[in-house]
Amino acid sequence: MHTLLILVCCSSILVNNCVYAQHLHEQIEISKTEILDVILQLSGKIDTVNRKTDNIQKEIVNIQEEMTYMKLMFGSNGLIANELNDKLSLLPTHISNMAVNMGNSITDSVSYEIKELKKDTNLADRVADINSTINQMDQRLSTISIGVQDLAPRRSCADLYKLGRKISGPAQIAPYMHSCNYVPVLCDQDSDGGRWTVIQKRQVVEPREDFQKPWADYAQGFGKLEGGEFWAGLDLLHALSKQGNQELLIELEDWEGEKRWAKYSTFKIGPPEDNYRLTVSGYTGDAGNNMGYHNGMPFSTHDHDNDNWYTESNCASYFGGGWWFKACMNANLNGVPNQGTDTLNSHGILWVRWHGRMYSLKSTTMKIRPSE
Ligand SMILES: [Ca+2]
Repeated sequence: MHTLLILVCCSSILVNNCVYAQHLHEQIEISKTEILDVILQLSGKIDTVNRKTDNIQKEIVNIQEEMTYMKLMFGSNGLIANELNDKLSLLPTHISNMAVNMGNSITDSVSYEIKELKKDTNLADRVADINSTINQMDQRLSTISIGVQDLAPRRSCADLYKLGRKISGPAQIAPYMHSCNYVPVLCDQDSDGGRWTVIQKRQVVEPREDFQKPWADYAQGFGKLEGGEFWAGLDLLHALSKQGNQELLIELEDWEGEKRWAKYSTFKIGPPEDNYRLTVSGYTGDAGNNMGYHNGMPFSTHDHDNDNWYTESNCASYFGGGWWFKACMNANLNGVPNQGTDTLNSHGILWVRWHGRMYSLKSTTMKIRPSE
């Protein structure tokens, strides 16, 4: 039963949040204009008060200068007449009165402006409206922040890992650019730091999955993600490749229980029009570099011969499975399952540089993740 069906729907949370964010953005723009209007009006009135205050301060400075001048003049002439003395003695009181008057004038002026501001009921109403809108926006923002995780990208198991979903198992990702189409995948968040999207699995289960599938099935993917065998699909591999350079980890197990691995720092699958061509390099591991032989090859299936074998001969038809066959293989992890050395020459689940061409492996896993 084919289980890798694409789910052609976004979650309603995502859609609602998209619409909601747009609505909120429009409201913020309207409120911003209103707030700017109010600020302009307030600035004008504050300028008026400032000007009046400046004038009063200038008057005080003038009087102080006049007093200094008078003191100098009378002092230098030595003609300090009683009359002048009397007038001079009155000056402090006069200045004091003036200061009180000026103080009152400043207070009156500010009070007047404040009263004027208060009288402007339209302005007050608008300020109240804006406050109310700001409160509403606060509440909505807190609602949206709860849903922020749903808006974050989930284009691979690595994205899910970043979102804190670090448990291995089945998951949904949206790997295609400019699309919300979710695809079921299997994540490995444990091996070697996690973040892996598992793209292939072979193991001893009943019933065994048939890997002798046509082109369309290899493009779309097939098999059982949970506890079964599967191929994640060349379309998915191409979509993940488009997100940036991937690394590939291959884990192998033989019938004696021994495990080996091969890791490649570069792994890329081309588009369907280039027959999902393989780019693979940067080997490390203890299983031997068998993928290097297949680097640069397009994919082939029994109904789609892109291999380098004779034109009339098809590696996939003859040996089984779908793979980036050349002429024909150093590895074929999608080959026909068989127990160990019972296999016919090159007909098994092959990894030649470990067990040669007469041995079919017990289990295999292929997984990829974005390079860091
Ligand atoms: Ca051929």
